[in-house]
Amino acid sequence: MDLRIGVIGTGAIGKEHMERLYNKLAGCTVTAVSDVSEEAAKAAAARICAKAYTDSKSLISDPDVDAVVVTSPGFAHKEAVLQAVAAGKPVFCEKPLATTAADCKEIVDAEIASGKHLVQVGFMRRYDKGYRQIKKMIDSGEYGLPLMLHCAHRNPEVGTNYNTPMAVHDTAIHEIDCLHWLVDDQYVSAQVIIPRSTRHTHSELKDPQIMRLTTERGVEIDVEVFVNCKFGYDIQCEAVCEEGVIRMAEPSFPTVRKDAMRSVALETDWKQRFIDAYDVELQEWVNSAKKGEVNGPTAWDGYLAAVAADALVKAQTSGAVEKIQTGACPAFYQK
Ligand code: NAI
Ligand code: ISE
Repeated sequence: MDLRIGVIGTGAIGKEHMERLYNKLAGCTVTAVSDVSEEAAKAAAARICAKAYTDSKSLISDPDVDAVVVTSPGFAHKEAVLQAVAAGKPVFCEKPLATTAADCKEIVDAEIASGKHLVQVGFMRRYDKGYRQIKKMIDSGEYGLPLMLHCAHRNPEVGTNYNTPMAVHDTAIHEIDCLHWLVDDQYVSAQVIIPRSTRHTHSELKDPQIMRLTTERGVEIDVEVFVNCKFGYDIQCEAVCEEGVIRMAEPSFPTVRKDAMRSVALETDWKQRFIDAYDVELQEWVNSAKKGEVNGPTAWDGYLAAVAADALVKAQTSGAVEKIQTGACPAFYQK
């Protein structure tokens, strides 16, 4: 029987996920959607003959909803995830799990108290072919130990409500999760270097920024976050190891020769760049949710990322090296 899913938040990624869950992936369907905008909820619901709600609690308690996908903005995640946990329903929450470590900890505590594994976080980079290739190569040991990671997360532009802390919560949160997973290590400190800003930003957003993370075993990581880079959507990752350097493959486009130029196109947005990763991530979530399991990034992973994010946000204003302290992983989440 299909897993009947309720989607909370029908904006950019809400529509994308609804579409893939309804039309593309196997073993699932979408029976209800909710959005604080009644108009948006009704319009999204009409496309797939689903029920429309304006509050998450009513959607979650609908008997025709077996599992929940949260695609509202980050500030609204905690409430919806806690409601799903209280209802005992599996919940896939887009990143970030919540915008502070304290809020993520509340979710962790509620899930442990429920006694059931219910929460998965949408850290889809772990499902991306390019990152998986690098991880496999590092894990093989053939290139020696990883020493440094040089990364970049560049968006062509962002909305005017996007501010300096969002460069961490909304954007770098992907690297925060993915990079410690890549080198199988934990972060111990964070620093942010703010260069001269681009003229394409505004007073509430320092852009670009260089985020530095150091791991327990001394891996030094730098992530350039540049969200008004103008030229395209560009994700870079290079692992410098003892006996080799591994650079993530670029998305594949033909090389064109024209007008005395040789050129290769770049992606322009995240929807296309990570389309395969979203498909694999959500198909695996559906398969696991049907078995009552969580096999992807957990609420604890969401918490770990939020602790590092809190430190980076602090470092944005202090300019200092900020400590990252997470504590031991609860037995509930140990594999
Ligand atoms: P959006 O702003 O396009 O859409 C958010 C939708 O949620 C809007 O329709 C809004 O009316 C609705 N909403 C606001 N408050 C709500 C509430 N309390 N309950 C229900 N609906 C509510 O945002 P977007 O870009 O779709 O992002 C949504 C989430 O997905 C964010 O957490 C974002 O970080 C994440 N995201 C993840 C991506 C990824 O690559 N994994 C890519 C894009 C977004
Ligand atoms: C967006 O919210 C995402 O999650 C995308 O994956 C990311 O690349 C972009 O920077 C965010 O704004």
